[in-house]
Amino acid sequence: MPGAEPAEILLLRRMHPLVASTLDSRFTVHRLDGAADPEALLREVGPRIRGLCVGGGVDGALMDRLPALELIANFGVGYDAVDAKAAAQRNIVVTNTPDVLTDEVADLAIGLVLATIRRLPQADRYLREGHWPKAPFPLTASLRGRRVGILGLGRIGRAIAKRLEGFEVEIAYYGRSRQEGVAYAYHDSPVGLAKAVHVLIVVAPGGAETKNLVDAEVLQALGPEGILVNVARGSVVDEAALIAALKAGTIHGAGLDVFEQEPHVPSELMALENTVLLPHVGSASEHTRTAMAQLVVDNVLSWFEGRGPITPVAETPWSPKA
Ligand code: 8YV
Repeated sequence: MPGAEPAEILLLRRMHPLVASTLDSRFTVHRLDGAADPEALLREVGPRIRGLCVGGGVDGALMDRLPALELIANFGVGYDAVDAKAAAQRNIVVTNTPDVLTDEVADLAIGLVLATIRRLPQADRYLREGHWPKAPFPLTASLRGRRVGILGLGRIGRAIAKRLEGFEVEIAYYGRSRQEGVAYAYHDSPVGLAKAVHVLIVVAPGGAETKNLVDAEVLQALGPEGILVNVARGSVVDEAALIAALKAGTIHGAGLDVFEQEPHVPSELMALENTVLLPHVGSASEHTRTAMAQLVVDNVLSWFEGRGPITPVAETPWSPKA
């Protein structure tokens, strides 16, 4: 609308500089993070907020404080921390950032598989600590002749599988249903998949439906040579059961990029020698975070220019009004 006031947008936390600067130049932007009195800011501007940019928790209670809210743009493909059903009930569209991070996260997953099996961080530490001249680094497990299971064959899961084909390992998967045209062996339960493979890569979305999908029984099924890799959400794995399994040798090792209570990582996991632990860096390259930021911006611009969202999530589908 020519001459109309720019829409008011709320940023819940510090966003990528590309998001922050582009929105600043086009909208009236309020920042909850760093506000002297966030509660007072919310009370004052809440009724006028039409767009929300987030990288984390938004529940129905917050939505109720923003009665003019039209769009929640989530920085990330995973939007388990946004109550998308509550948004749908309030006619609010939620967008996420699919596709632009698929390859980056798949690359990281492969790196984490190799780092965990071949103990690359431990070998690096061994060299730096001066042990090499005294004795060679102990022999490790191997990916040779192993079967690899993918728990959640979505976009990222398929990209991981495609990379694994180059490693000449057998690939199997679990998902809610068998996928048409997919040649990998299908298992209809996480336990069934874990039993059949040596390396289990978790790449299922977070949220209530997948909470603790990998539990003590699945770890038991993976077995003493088993390696667990999680690049999805900490909530998909029962962390206490995982710690117990790693300590008892029920499984061989774990490579984790995600945790139940990020950024807090249980000291027990850190004390274990058979873990490789990363600070949730799956998509964290300059290249990919810039692409994600651009998609957040594009969704917001597209929405407020009347062209609809670019990547709405499944719970809040959108079609142009006739
Ligand atoms: C990021 C992610 O860590 O896209 C996701 O779901 O988990 C990661 O890409 C996160 O979105 C950054 O805030």
